Amino acid sequence: MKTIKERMPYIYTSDWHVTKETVFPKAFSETVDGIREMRIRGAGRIARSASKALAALAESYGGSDFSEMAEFLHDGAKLLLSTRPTAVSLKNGILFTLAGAKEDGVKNVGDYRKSVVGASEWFCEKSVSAIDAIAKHGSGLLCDGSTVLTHCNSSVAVSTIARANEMYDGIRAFATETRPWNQGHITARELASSGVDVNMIVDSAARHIMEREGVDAVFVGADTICMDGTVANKVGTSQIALAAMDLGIPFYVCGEFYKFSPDIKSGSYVVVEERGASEIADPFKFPGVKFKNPVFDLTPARNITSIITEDGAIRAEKVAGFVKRKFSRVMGFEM
Ligand code: RI2
Repeated sequence: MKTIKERMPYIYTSDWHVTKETVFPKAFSETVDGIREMRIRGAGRIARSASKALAALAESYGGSDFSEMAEFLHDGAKLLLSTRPTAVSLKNGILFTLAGAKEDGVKNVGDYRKSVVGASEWFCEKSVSAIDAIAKHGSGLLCDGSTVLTHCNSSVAVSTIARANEMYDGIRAFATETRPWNQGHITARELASSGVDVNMIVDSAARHIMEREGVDAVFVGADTICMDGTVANKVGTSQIALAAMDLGIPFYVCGEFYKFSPDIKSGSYVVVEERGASEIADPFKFPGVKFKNPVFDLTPARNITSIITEDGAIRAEKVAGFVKRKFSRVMGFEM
């Protein structure tokens, strides 16, 4: 049986060259563009969209050549991987969909198609149920009258706060606006529509608010969790973690299994996505000014109280053991 590295070597490099002649269905190209242009965003949603797009690609293959179909799907995977480099959820969504599907022993296009579709359904279902489980564990860390702060728009952090609001009285939330894309606007609206007493603040007010408003805990999401417990998340996260630590406020990262990266040892190996200047300001209005727009940053394990997974909370320093157990149990193969 081939290892994942042998079957999907492109997962471990950034060589995502796609066979020239490959023509993808319009819906697939729309998903690729949607992820690249952030109409589809959020680490979990990106992963599920990529997985579903590959399943649809498998269904769209009209030929009868097994090897041709495998190449078609792997070319699709490469294109998806090229869209956003930081979130390992994207890579894992692809990995769980294609590596989870049986290739060895299956030489029949129909069986392969079924296997890819089945793996995608499995991944999407596990991904959604993980969010519920984390919301349950995370909300259990709060009580009546708790005040929380969150950054960016994490579906897991929002679900955790909304669930706490269902369980307890007097939950208050602060959501940073999260420049430059202002994903915090989405968070504020989502929390308000769930009935949470929510205030939106500018990013630079985070420390002051934590101190003056009696924030009890910070909950954020994750785009990539490295083996040493470093967390890559929306830029600004690391400063909030530092402030939380200084103030003695617990800082929790909500991370489903597919946010962990078995092959990224530490933060220095994370490719941090840099986006265009126009997301910050109109460069034409600033002659002579250069812009730098990294959209993620790295929070070291020492500034994280715990990472809340679907299996419960783990210390960030203990990530490596968790990943080894989880990935071999869930996938049943060596990474
Ligand atoms: P969920 C987002 O990235 C944010 O960094 C957020 O914390 C993370 O994905 C996790 O999101 P972006 O796509 O999976 O907005 O928790 O750049 O929804």
